[in-house]
Amino acid sequence: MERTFVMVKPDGVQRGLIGEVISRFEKKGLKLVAARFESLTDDRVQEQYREHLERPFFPGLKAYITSGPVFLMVWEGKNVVPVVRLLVGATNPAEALPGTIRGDFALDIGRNVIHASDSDASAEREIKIHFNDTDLIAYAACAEPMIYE
Ligand code: IDP
Ligand code: MG
Repeated sequence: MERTFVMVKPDGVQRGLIGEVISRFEKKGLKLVAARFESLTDDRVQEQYREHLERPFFPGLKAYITSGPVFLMVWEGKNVVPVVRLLVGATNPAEALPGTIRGDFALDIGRNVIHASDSDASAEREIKIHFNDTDLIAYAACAEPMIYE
């Protein structure tokens, strides 16, 4: 089964949205396989956002992501990478559709509440930045026959 990396960013944590985010993914039928609450170091942020290092917004992005604790997760499910990106919504919350996390809870591209991997390759890379193999918990979810054909 595919996996993706999701992070509730410091604004999402401070605004009390961790539970809302988890609840949406749980209700969708996705399976949580790892989670950790922590403050990220500059090194980990640079690794996480390495494709944006040279962008003009990167210093602001780094200051934002290191401004407080984040909630890191790995979610598992069928087509989980594109499914979670749809639930998260467009990068700019002004363009994110109602019903998506960014569409419902954010206004500014620089405070968009949540990160989710954009491809299977990014997911694999990002999971490894933040989690060890032993952090990923394999277990049978009893509702699976009700969620998958
Ligand atoms: P994504 O989070 O939807 O994958 P990316 O383009 O990968 O979007 O950008 C990573 C993060 O960088 C965004 O979620 C947002 O927090 C921040 N970001 C992207 N573009 C801008 C910008 O133009 N101004 C400020 N922050 C930006
Ligand atoms: Mg991205």
